Amino acid sequence: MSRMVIIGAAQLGPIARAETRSEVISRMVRLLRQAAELGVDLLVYPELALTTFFPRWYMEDEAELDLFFEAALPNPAVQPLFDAARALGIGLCFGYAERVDDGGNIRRYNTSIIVGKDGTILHKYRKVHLPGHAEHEPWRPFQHLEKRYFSPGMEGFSVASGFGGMLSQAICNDRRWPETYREAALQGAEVMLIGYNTPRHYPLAPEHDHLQDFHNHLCLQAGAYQNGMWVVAVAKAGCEEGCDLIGESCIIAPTGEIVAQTKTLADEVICYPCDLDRCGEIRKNIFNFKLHRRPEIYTHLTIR
Ligand code: ING
Repeated sequence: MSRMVIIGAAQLGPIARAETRSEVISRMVRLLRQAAELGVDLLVYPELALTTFFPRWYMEDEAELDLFFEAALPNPAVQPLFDAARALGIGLCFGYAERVDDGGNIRRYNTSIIVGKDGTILHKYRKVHLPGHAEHEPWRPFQHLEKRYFSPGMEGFSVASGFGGMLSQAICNDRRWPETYREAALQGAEVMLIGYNTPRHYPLAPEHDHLQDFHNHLCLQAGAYQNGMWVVAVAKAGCEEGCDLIGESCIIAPTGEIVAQTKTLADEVICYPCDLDRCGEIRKNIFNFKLHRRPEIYTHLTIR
């Protein structure tokens, strides 16, 4: 009996800076109800799903910055999403800006959680690879200040058991780094859940702008195939506060094949019945780590 889990990708269109949490939550709940009609077991939303991608602006006022963060989860604004998911018996995965007050020591992370069908938080992940810059760079058409607003996650990549298999999470830029998938696969991950906000324009190399969709799927498909895992990648898409974000959210099989993909740059749900046992076609054969991998040779991989 194969281990089937119907995983959905809930792509979000643009979120305006002024959009309230409850307006965003009602959009997310609408997608959740569409997913329920499709029999989805686990629905994945993008990175920083609750707000606009605020690292595109330089802010000095911490009170203004903190408007984009959650001090705790769940919280009253987000509770309707948790309640709807529990009532529908659907698990969730979504990214948000996490503010931790450790006795006055404030830390901020780009975070994502997996929530079980019963509403319990099964896994929390803090983004490891923070792209962009830490200081205001006015030459850019928009900022990318993740290095200013977030601390890098220090817990690294991990796995959690849920939905009949082993799940892992990564966030946006993480998906470009092969280490992300291998770290998770070496811990037994069978599914990698990834949200992203990716501008089409990359100010440091505009000659690559036309390659953003290609690079997106290239990284995801390679990660899936080379590690024999399902990859679910979900965009915040469309023209958000004047910044064009790529879409093409997708579900990728352990063979590297894209089995489902969004067609719009708006709120859109896709899903696929993922047979977790199919990871074995890759992990027991071509990428059988125990038989074929040579870690004693890869001595440069973790040298700083
Ligand atoms: N965004 C982008 C990403 O890695 C980026 C940053 C854009 C990198 C375009 C390279 C090219 O997809 C986030 N949020 O990491």
